[in-house]
Amino acid sequence: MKKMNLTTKIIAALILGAIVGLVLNLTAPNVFDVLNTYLFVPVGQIFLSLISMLVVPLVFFSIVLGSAGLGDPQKLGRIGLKTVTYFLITTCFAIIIGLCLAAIIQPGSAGEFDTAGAEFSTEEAPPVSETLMNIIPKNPINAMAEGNMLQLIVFAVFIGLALTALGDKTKGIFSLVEQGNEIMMYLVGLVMKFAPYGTFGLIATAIGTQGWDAILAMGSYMLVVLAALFIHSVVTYGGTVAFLAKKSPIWFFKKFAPAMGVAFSTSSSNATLPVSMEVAQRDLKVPEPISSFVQPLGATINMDGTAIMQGVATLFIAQAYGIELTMADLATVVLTATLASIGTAGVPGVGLIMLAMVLGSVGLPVEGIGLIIGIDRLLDMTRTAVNITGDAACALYVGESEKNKTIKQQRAEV
Ligand code: DAS
Repeated sequence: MKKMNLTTKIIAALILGAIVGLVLNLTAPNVFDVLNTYLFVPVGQIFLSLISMLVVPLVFFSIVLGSAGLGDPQKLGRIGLKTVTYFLITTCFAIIIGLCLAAIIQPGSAGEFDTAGAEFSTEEAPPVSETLMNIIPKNPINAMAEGNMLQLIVFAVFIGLALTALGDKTKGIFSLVEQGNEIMMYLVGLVMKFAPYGTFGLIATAIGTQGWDAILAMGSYMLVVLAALFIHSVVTYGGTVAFLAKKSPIWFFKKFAPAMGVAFSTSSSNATLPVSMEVAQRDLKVPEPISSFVQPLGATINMDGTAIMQGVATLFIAQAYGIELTMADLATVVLTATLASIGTAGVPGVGLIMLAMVLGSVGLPVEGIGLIIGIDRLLDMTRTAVNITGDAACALYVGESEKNKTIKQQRAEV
């Protein structure tokens, strides 16, 4: 039999893990508990720790190389502007899709929801102004130790610009950084050999520990979120690939599938970064400097999937509590959710913390999150896969637009 490639192995592991988790949960819960404790969780956590271990050094080396490799600060500024503009527009579009679908389908008024019993509390997400003020790291080593991605990115960009400005004086350091990046990419490849086992463990745990009665009660809410995620992926990202990058969307989704599988099983954009960057550079042919700048930035500030959940959840909670939202409220939701995603890193469950901020901005009860928390893990997996796909679509578009710009410049110089 032809050797299965990694994509097939990861997808097979996801399907098998989901079936094993579901069947054991329904037929032999005691057996599931033993297997989950001694097999699924350890294997899943080992994989999660292995890829998370690579994130900080990989992001640091790749962004130093990326910003140094871009050559001049003017080009970095142009790419940065294109990237952030794309992120903000697609996030706004994502929330609007979520709000429209929730307004049409009305998932919150479908059934009787126990709003009296709902409770939820969480630490406040940092206000955007505070996040933007703090992106300059006072202590870069601390930023690395804490995994503060925005501060890490800013520090790495400064180092990269310095390497460009100092040229031959620091070519020894530049080659050291190149070698560091090579080491990280090698380690990513090594860890990815373990991906099928790790994704099996993670998905078996996630599916097997899911309360099925919660899913049935929240079926309409889940379907609206999943439909909005699907529409956004096909329309926004498919459209980006087809019309901005002038490539085949089917080719894009097929090539990027392994990274989406890892994002789905880990529910963490950050942990998936090593894989999503390797797949973008190796299979989507995104130039390394572009991928190294756009994808880590996107994993931190671009969360379209999360924004969709927030749009749907906000209307769902308003409907469940019988609260009418005005058009001004909806505009506030779009703005708050877009800005809220800037300050929070791509880790499991961060979307709910940001949702508390969005609900507060329009006076909705934060306790309403208690209605949806039971099934949030399954939606977190799906929206994380959408989050990183948006980053890759942006990297492909920016890479292609820069290639075309270079070709035009070369033609103009002839
Ligand atoms: N899990 C987050 C991520 O890693 C998304 C979310 O929590 O909504 O992108």
